[in-house]
Amino acid sequence: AVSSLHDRSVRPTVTTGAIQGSHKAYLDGPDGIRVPVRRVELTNGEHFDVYDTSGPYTDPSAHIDVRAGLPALRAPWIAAREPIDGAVTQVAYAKAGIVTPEMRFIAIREGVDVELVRHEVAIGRAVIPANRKHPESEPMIIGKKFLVKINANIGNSAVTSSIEEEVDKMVWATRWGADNVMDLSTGKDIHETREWIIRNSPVPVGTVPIYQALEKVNGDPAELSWEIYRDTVIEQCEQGVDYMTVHAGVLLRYVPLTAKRVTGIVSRGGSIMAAWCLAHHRESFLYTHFHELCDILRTYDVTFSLGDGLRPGSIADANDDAQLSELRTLGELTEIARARDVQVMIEGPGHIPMHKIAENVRLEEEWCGEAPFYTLGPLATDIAPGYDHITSAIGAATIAKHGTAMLCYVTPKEHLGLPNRDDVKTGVITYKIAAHAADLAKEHPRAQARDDALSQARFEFRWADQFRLSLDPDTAQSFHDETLPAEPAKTAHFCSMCGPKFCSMRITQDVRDYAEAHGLTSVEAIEAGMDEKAREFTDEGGRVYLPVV
Ligand code: MP5
Repeated sequence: AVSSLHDRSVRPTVTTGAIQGSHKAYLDGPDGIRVPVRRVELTNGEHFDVYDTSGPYTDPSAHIDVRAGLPALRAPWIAAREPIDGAVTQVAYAKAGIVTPEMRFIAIREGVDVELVRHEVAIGRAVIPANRKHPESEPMIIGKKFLVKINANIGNSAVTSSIEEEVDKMVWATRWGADNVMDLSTGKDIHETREWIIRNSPVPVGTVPIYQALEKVNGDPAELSWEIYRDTVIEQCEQGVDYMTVHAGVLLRYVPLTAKRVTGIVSRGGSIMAAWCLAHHRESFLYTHFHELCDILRTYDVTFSLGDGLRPGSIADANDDAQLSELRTLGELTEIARARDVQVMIEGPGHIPMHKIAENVRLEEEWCGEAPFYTLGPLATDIAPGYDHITSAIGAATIAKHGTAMLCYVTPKEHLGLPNRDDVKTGVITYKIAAHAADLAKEHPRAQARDDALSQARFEFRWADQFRLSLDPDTAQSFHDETLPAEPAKTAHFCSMCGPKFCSMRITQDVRDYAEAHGLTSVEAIEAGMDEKAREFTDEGGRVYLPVV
């Protein structure tokens, strides 16, 4: 493929430099592996390392040239590998008991034993999306035993955006913590936009190839064919796409199940395939050619993201026959792909009320052999357009707690328009909250340390440290500075919420200081006070209700 990065008319500018109060550091592993972390510097002389998805852009010593793309970090690892029975996929190596450099990198990144990484990939409960043609990516894992991951959807539409804006959104999304991006472009320059994104992306990139296939037939679904689709998939595999959404579970016989739905088919890919099936009255070519598709993806180690073309698009349609029939078919396809050593994850909804979420996860795990679940939210209610990052984060936190491995973000623009750069950041931060809340609820061994560090800083009025440890230091600081911008306020024992006299944390400090001055630990001080009160109670006759005097 001709590298379109040589197109001189395209001039992306991207955000570089560290996030305030932190710097890039690397953890050294075996075989020259260097795992990036974001090292947060604290004012008490300590530091705190956080998982870092931002790539070289936040490393001031890295030379960034978007025309040249990122360095090919994984190239020597890929070149050194021998195929296993013709397969070069992470799952094939894992099953053969081979630990790849990607697995070692991930073990350090997640702070787990490398054997856990290998095992989870071998049994298909985790995937490492890492196309051999995307050597620029930093290895990451998606699976319920690991930190919950998030994806940011970017890409243009026929109405708006440019290559420059989309490359900037990719860098911006990973800066704030996106573990993956999906390029969902449906407008012009689909191939070129993707080339710019992949060559500059430090995270895996996903796509929905049917969108580009549809563009090739001028937007008429009936004109699609297996051959056009297959060639598009190969083109994207060659470019380095790491995982592909394939709506192969939208079967002809399921289409009528959507007829009485409140919102019908809300998946773009799902509606395109349904239109093709009806126009030809034939079974979906994605389903009938699924074996061939497996062989193509296996050659590159591209991961399937089996799409939920019949996901519910409203609370009314949640967990209905159309959705669950498709899910069963995705389970059948998972087995086929796994037998060919192709990695698989399963996409999920959409819109589901909270009480139906656990059931959805249970069925996915049961029918799809615990393949990693990758859900779009889900929105826990339909009534707040303009705030759907929040309606969906409620569902996302809940579904992740039940075992969903990756959450696809939803921005405030959902249902209303194409997200801009600000929406991308809001969506990413919102989803980092949902993912982290789930990590805590799942009692991930390392999750709580950051909460504890931030709370400690908050209690000790180390305002700068509280900002730095937060997901979005810039916003935290600017909110604080709105009312108390002066430098001394950064160590003051209060903020403008309660003022100096009503700060509960300051009063607690006073209690502790008092106890210490009187030679008591504060626990003893409180216990002494309680004993005193208990004696009073018994002395007055042990009555709960005292007569009014
Ligand atoms: C799509 C999406 C495209 N929006 N999010 C994910 C995680 N995957 C795919 O969706 P569709 O089904 O074509 O509307």
